[in-house]
Amino acid sequence: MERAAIHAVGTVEAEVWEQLGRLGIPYLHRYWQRRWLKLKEPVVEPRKDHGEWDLENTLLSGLGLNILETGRFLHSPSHTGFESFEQWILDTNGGAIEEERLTRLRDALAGKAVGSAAGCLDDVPGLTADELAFWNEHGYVVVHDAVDAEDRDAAAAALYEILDADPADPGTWYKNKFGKTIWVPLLRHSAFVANRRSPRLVKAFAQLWGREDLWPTIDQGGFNPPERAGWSFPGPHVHWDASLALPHCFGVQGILYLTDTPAEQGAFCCIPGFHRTLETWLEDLPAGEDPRRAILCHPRLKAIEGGAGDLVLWHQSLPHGSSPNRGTKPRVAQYIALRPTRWAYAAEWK
Ligand SMILES: O=C(O)CCC(=O)C(=O)O
Repeated sequence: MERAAIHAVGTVEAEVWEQLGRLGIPYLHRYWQRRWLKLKEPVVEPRKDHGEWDLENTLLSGLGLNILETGRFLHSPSHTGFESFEQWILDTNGGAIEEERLTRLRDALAGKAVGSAAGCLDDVPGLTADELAFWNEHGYVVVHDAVDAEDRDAAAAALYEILDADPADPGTWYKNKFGKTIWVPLLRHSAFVANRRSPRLVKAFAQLWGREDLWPTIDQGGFNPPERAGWSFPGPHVHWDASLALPHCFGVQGILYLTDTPAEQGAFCCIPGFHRTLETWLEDLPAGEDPRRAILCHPRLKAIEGGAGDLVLWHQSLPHGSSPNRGTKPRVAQYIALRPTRWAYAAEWK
């Protein structure tokens, strides 16, 4: 199991406890300052402004928020100050957030040990020794039957429903009201929430991270229909979501197939093993070459097939993307990543 890059990087500084709003969540006020007031005046001292991606992820996950919708709210006319931000958080959560969830978040931000949100994982079947060895070698692994079949099917049905599409009628697959994209901003459907909490799924992430204080990103769904005249695959093409600056830190990303996904059916693809060669590959690039452009022509891209309910996990150093769907049915998926309260990352984005 690869654990080398896992570091606990301290707890939140005492100062963030000073400005607790009505939710009583440390760091929330500072997050709001960083994201909003900072645009107008630099209220955060530069020496303390290291991005704080890990804390932001924990905070947003604990409060059940997606990063893009949060940004949209902060730039909307409804945002009139910190109080309106807290009110929006409550509204987004259906009017209230359970005290247990808030306590876990407070504890985590205070540096206290918090266990898995999915309960005790000891007896949950996880990745086998062979699967962990495969992960170390190839940088990805498929977790079979990672979620409850009922939640899997309900999540797929919810995606068809929000798109006003019918699995049996190809004519309905191409009117994505969210634009020319394979992304579908369905975030809090009960089946999506249940999938993020599936013990088997959580256990796999916990094994790879080597810890259980994990927080799911409140991520969206995906619907990648077969290519046809008038619809060509819009991406995402091969990319990294992590910084290419050193150090290249550990991170796990994931996609849950909600229906059977043969390789040609718009499957997730990646360059297996690249997490072990990224550094030398970057060093060997001709001077001035943009790695994010160069990787687009790499010949070793592999489509990863999976059955309904299979979760593909990959190391964030693997170049990856989706692929054109040359099959007969849409690829239907939910994006899922779980990260610890704090983790190590390169401060510089490159
Ligand atoms: O949709 C896919 O298969 C690719 C996912 C992806 O590129 C990502 O999550 O960053």
